[in-house]
Parts: sequence; C-alpha cells; structure tokens
Amino acid sequence: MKRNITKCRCCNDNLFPFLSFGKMPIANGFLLRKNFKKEYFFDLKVCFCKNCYLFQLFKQPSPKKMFHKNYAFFSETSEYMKRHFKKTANLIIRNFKKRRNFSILELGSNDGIFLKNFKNNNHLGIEPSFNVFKVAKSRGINCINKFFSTKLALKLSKKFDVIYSANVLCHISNIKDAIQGVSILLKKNGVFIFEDPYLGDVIKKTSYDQIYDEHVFVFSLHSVISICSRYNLELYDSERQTTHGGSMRYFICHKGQFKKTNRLKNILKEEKRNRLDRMTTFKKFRNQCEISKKRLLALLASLKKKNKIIAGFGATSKSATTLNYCGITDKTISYIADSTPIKQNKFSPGSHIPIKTYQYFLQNLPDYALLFAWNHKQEILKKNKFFENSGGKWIVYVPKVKIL
Ligand code: DWN
Repeated sequence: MKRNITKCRCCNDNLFPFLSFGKMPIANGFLLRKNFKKEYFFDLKVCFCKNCYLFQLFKQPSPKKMFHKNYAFFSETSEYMKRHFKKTANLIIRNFKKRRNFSILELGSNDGIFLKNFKNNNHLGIEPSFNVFKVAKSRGINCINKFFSTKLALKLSKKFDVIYSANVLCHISNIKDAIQGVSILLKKNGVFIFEDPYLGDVIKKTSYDQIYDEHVFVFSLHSVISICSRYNLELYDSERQTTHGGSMRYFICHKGQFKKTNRLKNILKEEKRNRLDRMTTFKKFRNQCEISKKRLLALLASLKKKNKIIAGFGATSKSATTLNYCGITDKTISYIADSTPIKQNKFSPGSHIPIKTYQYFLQNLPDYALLFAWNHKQEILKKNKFFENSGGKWIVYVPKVKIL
C-alpha cells in the first residue's frame, strides 16, 4: 500500500512539495526480465516542512517492499566503508572503555560490518532484512531480525551506553516512533550516535540521487534538533563525515547530560548562512537538478553520436533515481558492472539495464564508464587504474557532470 503523507512526519504541519522526479521503482529492486511487467512504481516527490525543517519524501513505499529477505545492499562491498566503521568502533571503544559492563546497540546492523568490532563487548544489532542479518549472525554477531520500533524497544529489557546507527535513521518513515524507542533504550548518561547523508552536501553538490524510496529523509542539524526535542533528547555535538558523498554524524543525549560543543554551534550557524531552513533554497535545488540532468543527457548523447560504448560502474541505489529521472536506458548504457552477486545477471530497476559482474567489465571494457558509485570514486579509480591506462574514461555527475 502506498502511504499518502501530506503532513510532516515529525510535527504534523503542512508539507510543501517542491520537486518531482516522476515515476520511480524500488531502488534496490533488481529484477529478472520475466518480472518487468509487474514492476512496482511510485511518484518520487520531495517536500519540505517549514515548521521543523524536515526535508522528506511525499510518499514512501511500504518498508516491507524495500527491506526483506533479498535486500540487495551489503555494506561490506567497500573497503573504505570497512575502514570507516573500524575507525568509528575504535573511537567509541576509546571513549567508553572506562564504563563497567559497556553495552552497545546498533540499529540497522546489515552484514555486521560495524558490530564485528564489538564481538567481545555486550552488543546487539537490529536488522530487518533477513539475508544481510543472516550474514551477520553467521559471523557470531548478536542480532535480531526485526524492524526497530518503540514496541520492540519496550520488549528489550535493558538499556545501552551507546546506540549507533549509520545510514538507517533516514530510512525510517515513522521517525517519531524510532526516536522514542531510542529514548527508552538509552542509559541516562548514554550517547546516541547516528550518521546519514547530510542535507547541506546534497544541496551543495546537487546530489539529487541521494533521494530515492529508502531515503525518506535527508537530515540537517535543524531538523534533528526538532525531532529530538519531542522526546527529551538533545543534539550536543555533530561532525562532518566524508562517507556517502558527504554525511553528518549526530551525537545525542538525554536533555542536559552533556555540554553543547562549539563545532555543533558552528555547523548550525553555517546551516543558517546556507539557508537550509528556507524554502527558497529548495526551489533553487530543483533548478540545479534539472540543469544536472540536461548536462548529463547532453554528454551521453554526444558520446553516443561518436559511437562510443558507455557502461555504468556500481549499480547503486542512487543510480535508480539518476537513470529513471533522466530516462536513461540500455540504448545508452550497455551494462552496469557491480561486485554484489545478488544484483548480477538481473536488470536495473525501472531502466532495465543489464547488471554484469566485475569480470565482465574487465573483459568488455567500455570507452566510458559512468560512475554511479561516485561516493567511492577514490577507491574505484585506484583499483581500476588500468582502465584509464588502456584509454578508458570515467564520467561523473556529482558534484558536476564531467569526464575525468
Ligand atoms: O543508505 C544506503 C547506503 C548506505 O547504501 C542504502 N539506502 C543503500 C546503499 O546505497 P547505495 O547502493 O547508493 O550505496 P553505495 O555504497 O554507493 O553502493 C555501491 C555499489 O557499488 C554497491 O552495489 C557495490 C558496488 N561497488 C562495486 O561494484 N565495486 C562498489 C565498489 C567500491 C567497487 O569497487
């Protein structure tokens, strides 16, 4: 069932739709040819709440359509992300090592990429997608296969020193229920740390492809403060992250437990300067998305005119928005290479471009590779130096459409 949301998911005030990307499929709904006819689509529209500053989707498909036993995203596909989570775990261990019986909970623990660093600690992961949960479980990680909610929080009979969540909160439509659940499970002096793609980066880089079914929200500090204040929680610190093309890490405690940091105050000032609390910013963003789309289409058309072969690299969730919004099909992109087995030998959602293995890419080098996994640019370019050495060229479209 589609959810017809017209009111803000946080404060129930009116929402202002400002951008429509048109009909969209499930971003991780890689499919076989025989399922093309029954593919599910919804209207991907974006709105802003002028009251609590929450940037959100108008409608989001049901969570069960997105997170299930065949979820296609495994966090461990990137070396950079492995290092990021190891570093984060070390930081937490350093800061909390003096606490007796230290305990940590992760919301959306995926394949265990983060929690594997806490095997010797009292830890728990909650993960709704069965296949990735199973991988974590097989690695000896304590986890449960459920959607996180207040109901579940009430059932867990303990509290945690740290609750951590990366690229998960922005997926949960019932955000109030999730935050209430966190407030129940967080010890009095505990810290809730979460990170998600940051609205400031999405606007600055025109990374419109961060907007798709799973990402029902793109947070800013302003919106996080609004949500937390409803549950007696407080944002006391925040830190920029380079992951996923620009993310923000939020540090939250029970009200009054920790002093607000200067870096939090500075980022809040920056948000004001960049007008992340104003509707006009999002109207400008809409125009920037259109410009980006036109430039990408113009570049691809000029290359096709010269009979160049173009392949995609990284069948990301993000690419679903790019491909469907721009109307790019297999007439332009011959195939998309991706290292995730569950995506391979299927077709990209909506645009129906064949997904091939990395070996296929090596054996069928295109003239140009359109980097849908632009957030992993450094890692991918380093691993594939030979591609450029053999005359191949990379195309990126964030922050600008260009041939590298
Ligand atoms: O929030 C989310 C983030 C964390 O991950 C989810 N909603 C889903 C997912 O989004 P995404 O699919 O846009 O994430 P990535 O990390 O940009 O996806 C990279 C894709 O590229 C993966 O399918 C793996 C693939 N890849 C590859 O084929 N070769 C990645 C690397 C680094 C490579 O060398």
